[in-house]
Formats: sequence, structure tokens, C-alpha cells
Amino acid sequence: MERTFLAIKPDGVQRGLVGEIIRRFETKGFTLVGLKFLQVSKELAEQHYGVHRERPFFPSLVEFITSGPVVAMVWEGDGVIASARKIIGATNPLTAEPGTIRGDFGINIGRNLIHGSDAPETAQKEVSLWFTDAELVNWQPHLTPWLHE
Ligand code: DAT
Ligand code: MG
Repeated sequence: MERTFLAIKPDGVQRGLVGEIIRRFETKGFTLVGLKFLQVSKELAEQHYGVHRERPFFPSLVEFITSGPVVAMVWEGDGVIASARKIIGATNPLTAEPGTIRGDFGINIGRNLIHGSDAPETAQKEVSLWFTDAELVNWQPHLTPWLHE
């Protein structure tokens, strides 16, 4: 079963959007398999955003993601990686479609509320960067027959 890594960034936490954001993935029908609330270290931030190391916004990105607590999550379900990206919306909240998390709650690219893995390879890398195997729960929601034919 496909898994993706999602993180509610410090702005999402500070703005009291944790419940609202989790609700969108829950009601869509995806399964939560990992969840923790943490203060991100500089080391973890730099590893997580490693692909952006050479970009001009890299230092501010690391500073922002380490500026307050974050909700780190792993969600499971068929097609969850691409679907979560759609639920999240475009990188810039100003151009993200209404109905998406970024489109509904944000106005600035540096305050775009939530991270979501962008492909199967990055999802796998990010899940194992943020979570140990023991922190992930394998379970079958009772809802399954009502979500799948
Ligand atoms: P996404 O988070 O949609 O996967 P990304 O991986 O391209 O976007 O970039 C990671 C984060 O970096 C993004 O959520 C916000 C920040 N960012 C991206 N492009 C930026 C830019 N041009 N100026 C400032 N911050 C930017
Ligand atoms: Mg990205």
C-alpha cells in the first residue's frame, strides 16, 4: 500500500489549523499510520530540504521549518502521494486553487502551511528520514469495505 510523508509546518501549527488539515486527509479516506509533534533540528531540516540546498531561499526555508513545532505524519492509501499533493495545492498559495489547503489558508510562498512528498522515491526517503519503523502502525481501519469495492 502506498504511503506518503506530510508535515504541517510551523505556520499551520501557530494558526491553529492542525485539526482542519488532518481532517481533510481523514475524510478523504486515507489512513493515518504515523504521527508526531516535534521541534525540528537544523540537521533534520537541512536533510529534508537537501534538494533545495543551492536555492537562494534555502537558508530561510531551514530557518522557518525550525522556527516552531511541526506535525509530522505518514498517510497510507491507493494513490495517496499524488492525491495528497492535489489536496495540498500549488506551492504558491496565491495561485493555489480554492478548495486546496494552500489555496484556502495561505497567501505567501514562504508560509504555505504544509509539506507533502512529491513522488514515490521522495516519499520513501522522507518517511524513513522522519520516522523509524517502530513509529509506524500497521492497521486496517474498519472503514475499508465502505471505501473500497
Ligand atoms: P512544494 O512544497 O510544493 O513541494 P518545493 O519542493 O518546490 O515546493 O519547495 C519547497 C519549499 O520551498 C516550498 O514549500 C516553499 C519554498 N519555496 C519554493 N520555491 C520558493 C521560492 N521561489 N521562493 C521562496 N520559497 C520557495
Ligand atoms: Mg517539494
